[in-house]
Amino acid sequence: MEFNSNYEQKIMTDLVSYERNGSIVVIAIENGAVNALSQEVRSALWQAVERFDQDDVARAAVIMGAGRMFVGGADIKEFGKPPLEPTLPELINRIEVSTKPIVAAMHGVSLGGGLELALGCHYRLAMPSTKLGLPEVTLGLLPGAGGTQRVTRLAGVEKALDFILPGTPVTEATALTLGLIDRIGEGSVRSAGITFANEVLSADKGARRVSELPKPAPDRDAVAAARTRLGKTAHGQIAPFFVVDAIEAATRLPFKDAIAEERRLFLELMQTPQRAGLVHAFFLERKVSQLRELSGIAPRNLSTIGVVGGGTMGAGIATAALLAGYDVCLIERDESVATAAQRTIDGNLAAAVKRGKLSEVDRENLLSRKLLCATNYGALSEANLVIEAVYESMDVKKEVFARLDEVMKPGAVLATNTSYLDVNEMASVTSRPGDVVGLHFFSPAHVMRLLEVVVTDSTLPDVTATAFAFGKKLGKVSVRSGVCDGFIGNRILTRFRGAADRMVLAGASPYQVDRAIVNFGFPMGPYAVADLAGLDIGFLTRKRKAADRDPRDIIPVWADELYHMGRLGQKAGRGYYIYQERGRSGEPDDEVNEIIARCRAAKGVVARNFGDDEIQRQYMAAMVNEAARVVDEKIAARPLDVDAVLLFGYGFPRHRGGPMHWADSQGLSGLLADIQTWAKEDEFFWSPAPLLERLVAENSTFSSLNG
Ligand code: 3H9
Repeated sequence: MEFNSNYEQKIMTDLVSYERNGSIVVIAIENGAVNALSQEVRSALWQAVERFDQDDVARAAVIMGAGRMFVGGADIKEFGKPPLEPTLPELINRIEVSTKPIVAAMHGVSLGGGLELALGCHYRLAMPSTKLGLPEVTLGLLPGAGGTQRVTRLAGVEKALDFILPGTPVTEATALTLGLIDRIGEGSVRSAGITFANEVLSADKGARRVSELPKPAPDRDAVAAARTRLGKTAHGQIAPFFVVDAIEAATRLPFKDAIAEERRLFLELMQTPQRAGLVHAFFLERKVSQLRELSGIAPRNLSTIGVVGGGTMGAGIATAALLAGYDVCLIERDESVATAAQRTIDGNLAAAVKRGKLSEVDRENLLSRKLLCATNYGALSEANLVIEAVYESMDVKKEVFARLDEVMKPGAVLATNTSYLDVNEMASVTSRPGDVVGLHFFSPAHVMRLLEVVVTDSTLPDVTATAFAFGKKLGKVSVRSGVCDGFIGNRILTRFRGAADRMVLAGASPYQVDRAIVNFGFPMGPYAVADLAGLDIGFLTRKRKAADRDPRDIIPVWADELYHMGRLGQKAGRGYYIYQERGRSGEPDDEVNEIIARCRAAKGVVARNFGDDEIQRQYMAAMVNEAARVVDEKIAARPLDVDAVLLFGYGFPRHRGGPMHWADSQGLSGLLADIQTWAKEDEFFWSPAPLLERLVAENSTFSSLNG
């Protein structure tokens, strides 16, 4: 094909442009926010490569991304649907077989199929600050477009395992060390790509193919070590094991066969519920903040954050706000407690330095310039948002809100970190209830990702928008909740904890319950969690609720007994478990089994056996049943909001997608039938949620309500 001019720009489609600059062609991908490799993009890239091959003037090509990044990966929206041609492996093969050299010029982000596309090019560069990675395992997959094969050929088995298994992106400097790129570019990505392509031409290097590199040497030790490690850390996930298989195949099989094996493993993973759960989790993390009520609503400006109360929670919130770049003013009741709060924050920041999240210089800077610990409310007068994190008592909270109403400037947002109290009631003591919102952090507040944004009857839309903007800046997954006892998370927690206690009363041991729940994929079972939180928390909650308790309700009297014995959990060295060291896992204790047996006898209960499966089903059914009520009552905006709360605040296994997604995948009718069966024994606890009944009657799913 001949072109008349030396310089021609021609858009192949809206998604891929083809521009000739002398003898170099620049092929740029331009597909929305992340340049995902959708079928249309793959097809347009295919045409561009065909055209380049036939373009007699063009001698080398550069593939790059327009906008913020190179490519964020294959189009995740296509997953679970039949593959559309050209598939990504086909496209990458088409690029690699090109006889004229093609350079990948990467900037911003190059992930998954994006990096695999680059690995199919003959030369690669990345600009400074590029993140390169193969995060497929986080979606329940393996890199399925040659990533496991080409990385292993370039970096060797051990480094390929270390790079692909965590799924975490690396810097361009690390990518260079691994041999994944040839150089770090300078100037603009486009000019860096063209310069590299010209150098390739001048040196007459021609096309260079990773697939033609020698088969990588086997490394049995590294493979065995990886499998052993995964046995301990994979928590039931399949994809990481498949990654190891694919990398091992690279050392056994010729490239053509090894890549076919990679594809086979990839397609097998694509069919798994784990992949569906993880993809659901990926999208809901983004969808939770997309609320109709916030569309077009601008958040208020925030620069200084006030925190009232410097206990673990308040100090954690202050730490999170400092790390996000805000000025923070923390109020405590006297100098000594304020100093203690400052020490806690200092400790939190020091831990962040240790984890590599913060430099030592920044830590000192945050402490000396951005944090003010004071004892008078007047110091809050410049804050745009204040969060109270004082003792959980309505009287105390109301007092704080009345004070805040006096000192905060007009337009400031007044927030409470309560985990169950009525935020409407707190708002009612202020002259500005529209400015009041709940911001329910989870402990440790600077680490846990969940933030429940509790919207009252009078919270103004721009206050909700401000809360979401604040959560985003803190790197939280913010979920909207209405007002009810416990909001979304703790309300549902009460129910599945209730199911666990009922099973223990009926004959299961707490240790068996914990084991079954860990086998389901939670990091800890409910009784180990109780020990971690402190058995005083549960005891005080039961005490608070005692006056309103329905006489048919069952409470864990053995837990009260443990509390009175001073078995408060990890902090006391003993609770349900015995701990040699705080922070370590504990050992079961026969004394606890005996206490529980006495409680059963006192109630005339004859213990029966439970299988792990029954424990998991009851636990999950209680969770889903209450979650259905929470959605029906519009406490949660959508089922996906419940999934987000359980995933990011309660350790729900991500590969199961959240309780609502899990329930859909199990089939709602079976779940309802179980609940109806158990309701015959205990109607009070197991009465089916009306929404669950409706969905079953309509043969529908929770996901149909996600919008
Ligand atoms: C893969 O590549 C498989 C291959 O090995 C084999 C294939 C055969 N597809 O996160 P953001 C959407 S697996 C479709 O807010 P950021 C996202 O939902 C893939 N859509 O931006 C959001 O939409 P909305 C391996 C995608 O700047 C919008 O783009 N790759 C994809 O904070 C903006 O996203 C990955 O796992 C996608 N691949 O972060 C990377 N990615 O506005 C996944 C994003 O409607 N992606 N969207 O809510 C990411 O990690 C981040 O999105 C990224 C940008 C770092 C790229």
